[in-house]
Amino acid sequence: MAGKLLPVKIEGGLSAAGLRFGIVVSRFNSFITDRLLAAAVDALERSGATSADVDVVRVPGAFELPLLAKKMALTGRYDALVAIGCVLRGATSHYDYVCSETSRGLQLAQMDTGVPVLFCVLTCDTLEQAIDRAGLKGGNKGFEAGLAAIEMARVSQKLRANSGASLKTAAAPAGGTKRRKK
Ligand code: INI
Repeated sequence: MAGKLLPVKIEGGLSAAGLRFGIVVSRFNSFITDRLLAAAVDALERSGATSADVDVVRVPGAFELPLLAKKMALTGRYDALVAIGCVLRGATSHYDYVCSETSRGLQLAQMDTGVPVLFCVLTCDTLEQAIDRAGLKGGNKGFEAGLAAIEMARVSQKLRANSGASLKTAAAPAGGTKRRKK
C-alpha cells in the first residue's frame, strides 16, 4: 500500500515573462547555428520574453563559447544562458578536442557561477545529422534549449524563494527573538 507522504514538488514553469536570457552563439557552421538561434529566440518569444530581455553574443567557434558564457553569467544580468554551436567531425582529432573542452567549459561556467547554461552544441559526424537537428527530422534543438532555459530559470527562482522562506523561519522563530539583557 502506498504511504501518505506527499512530497513538496518544486518545478519550473514555462513562462518567460520578466526573465532575462543571454544567448552565446558560434559563427562556425553558421548555416546550422543561425537556425538553432532563430528557434531558441522563437521559444523565448512565444513564452513571453520581450526583445529587451534577450541578448545575443557571437563568438568565432564552439571552443570560445565557455569563456563568453562565464563572462555573461558573471554580469548578474541573466536568469539563464543558452550556448549554441555546431561541431562537425573532420579528418583529424580536432573535433574531439573542441567537443570535450566546449562541454567541459560550459559545465564549469554554470557550476562556477550558479547561472544555468543550456548546452545547445550539436556534435555530429555529418552535416546531414546537424541539419536534421536544426529544423528537420530531429526537430530543432535550439527550440528545446530555449524552453529548457526557461524551466531552469524558473525552478532556480522558486528554489531561491523557498530557501528565503525557510531561512526567515530559522532566523525569527515564532514568538520573536529575545535579546538578553546585559
Ligand atoms: N568550431 C566549431 O564551432 N565547429 C567546428 O566544427 C569546428 N571545427 O571542426 O574545426 C570548430 N573549430 C574552431 C574552434 O571552435 C575555435 O574557434 C578555433 O580553434 C579557435 O580557437
